[in-house]
Amino acid sequence: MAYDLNKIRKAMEKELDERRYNHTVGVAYTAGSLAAIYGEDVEKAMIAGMLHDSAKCMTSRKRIDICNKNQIPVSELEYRNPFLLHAKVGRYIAKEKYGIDDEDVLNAIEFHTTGRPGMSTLEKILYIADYIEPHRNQATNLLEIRKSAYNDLDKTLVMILHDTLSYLRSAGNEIDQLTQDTYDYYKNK
Ligand code: DGI
Ligand code: FE
Ligand code: FE
Repeated sequence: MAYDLNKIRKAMEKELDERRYNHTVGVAYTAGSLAAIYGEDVEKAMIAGMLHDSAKCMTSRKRIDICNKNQIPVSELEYRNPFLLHAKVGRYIAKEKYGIDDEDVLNAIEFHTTGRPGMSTLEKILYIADYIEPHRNQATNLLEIRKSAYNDLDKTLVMILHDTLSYLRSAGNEIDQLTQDTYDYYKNK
């Protein structure tokens, strides 16, 4: 992989609002740090982190248009909750606009919001880094989850998915089947 991380970072600074840009850089470095601990490719993890939310600051209309024009399937639930599409569209942008051809990096971006059963180590790292990067401060149990992240990826996934599902339920938000399936898979693993 010979991608220019600095170039991608500067593109994200233009594309995203300041808060989302700061989060993005935090995710890139947190993912890089986790990758180093777990013996994964640090550069790949940082690229995935840098690009994971590239579609977060566009309108839902634009996200849906990009999907419709490029044969990216949109479920009924995604039509009702189009912010969820920023992950699929993020994968598309990483591939088409930034020339990322590493399947593992692209999958990590595509599944960073819901997770999926049978995630690769890199996918788990991005999912967890997104939740624990230093600018995050809202979620409950963050201290425990941050400590756990450097010890056991699967256990940490279960903690995050548990808290995410109970947050979504209490807020009355629709739950994507993939989010539920991911929790069930790692809970029973
Ligand atoms: O884009 P970020 O905010 O950095 O993080 P993210 O892509 O993980 O999105 C986080 C939000 O996504 C969080 O509020 C929980 C929500 N989410 C995760 N799974 C589902 C979901 N929202 C709905 N409605 N349904 C889901 O299954
Ligand atoms: Fe996201
Ligand atoms: Fe994010």
